[in-house]
Amino acid sequence: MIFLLLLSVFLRGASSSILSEDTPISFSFPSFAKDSCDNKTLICYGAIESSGALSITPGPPPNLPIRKVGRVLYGKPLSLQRSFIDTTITIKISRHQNYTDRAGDGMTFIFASDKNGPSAKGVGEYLGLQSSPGDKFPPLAVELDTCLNKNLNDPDDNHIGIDINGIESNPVNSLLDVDLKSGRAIQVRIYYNPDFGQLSVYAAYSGETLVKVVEKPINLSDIIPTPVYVGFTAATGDFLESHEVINWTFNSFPVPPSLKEKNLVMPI
Ligand SMILES: *[C@@H]1O[C@H](CO)[C@@H](O)[C@H](O)[C@H]1NC(C)=O
Ligand SMILES: *[C@@H]1O[C@H](CO)[C@@H](O)[C@H](O)[C@H]1NC(C)=O
Ligand SMILES: *[C@@H]1O[C@H](CO)[C@@H](O)[C@H](O)[C@H]1NC(C)=O
Ligand SMILES: *[C@@H]1O[C@H](CO)[C@@H](O)[C@H](O)[C@H]1NC(C)=O
Ligand SMILES: [Ca+2]
Repeated sequence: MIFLLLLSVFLRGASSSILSEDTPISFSFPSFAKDSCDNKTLICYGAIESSGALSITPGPPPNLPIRKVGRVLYGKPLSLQRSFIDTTITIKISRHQNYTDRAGDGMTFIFASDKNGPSAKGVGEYLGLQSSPGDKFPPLAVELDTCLNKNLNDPDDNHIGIDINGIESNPVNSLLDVDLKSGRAIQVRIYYNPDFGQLSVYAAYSGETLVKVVEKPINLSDIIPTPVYVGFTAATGDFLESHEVINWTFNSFPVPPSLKEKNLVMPI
């Protein structure tokens, strides 16, 4: 009896330390504070806080921010494989005043398998996706791509796509009513429903009604690991632009186990 008690205490201790189960997660950054990159609330690589926003590929004047990669991750590892996920970011991508005809490359929302920084290979059309060391792509990313790269089958220079273990999107859709690099505040909402196994991405200028841009049937249990880190990447190549995240809210909650049992036990 005492042995069993000890065993259960041991197992409980072990399971809580390896983050084996999804728990509800909720956080919100209405703006970003100066110290959020320094005190481990966020893990920032090549990114800085600037006027309450996160600047993902900053280029301190007089240097031009060309061939830059940046990455910001939420400081804590999460367990999301069996959870509803609803996250909204407001971003702003601006061309450089001297190079209005040449802008790039874009940014992403990533689900990363570790908290490593971006690798140098992530510059330009690779959107800061690969991690260091080893240049591995994240298991899942939503890309907001502002530069046409025919070699990567980009449809144009203004599209959103879902990237699994790589840079080529499937599906990918052009934005019709939103110009990503307009310098305007743009809301992007990423929603995952574990009951349907569906990932959906919506976008609109801030204050306008969100429109669904891409949707993919996936089972996150098969794609992302536990734990997982969520956040942003961005990159510039020889073309440049600024990539800012103005605010970010994230909510997730697990599929209730009781509901699953009920579904199994009680046929309708
Ligand atoms: C995020 O910023 C946009 C643009 O400034 C604003 O309209 C929106 O209310 C903000 N959202 C949150 C959650 O702070
Ligand atoms: C880190 O900074 C953020 C933003 O100022 C603050 O909200 C948070 O409480 C700080 N966290 C710690 C652990 O100091
Ligand atoms: C941008 O153009 C202005 C005016 O021609 C020039 O003074 C400035 O140095 C340029 N800046 C960069 C970063 O190229
Ligand atoms: C996703 O995979 C998990 C684990 O294999 C399974 O329990 C769940 O039912 C799957 N979800 C869907 C929507 O098929
Ligand atoms: Ca591109």
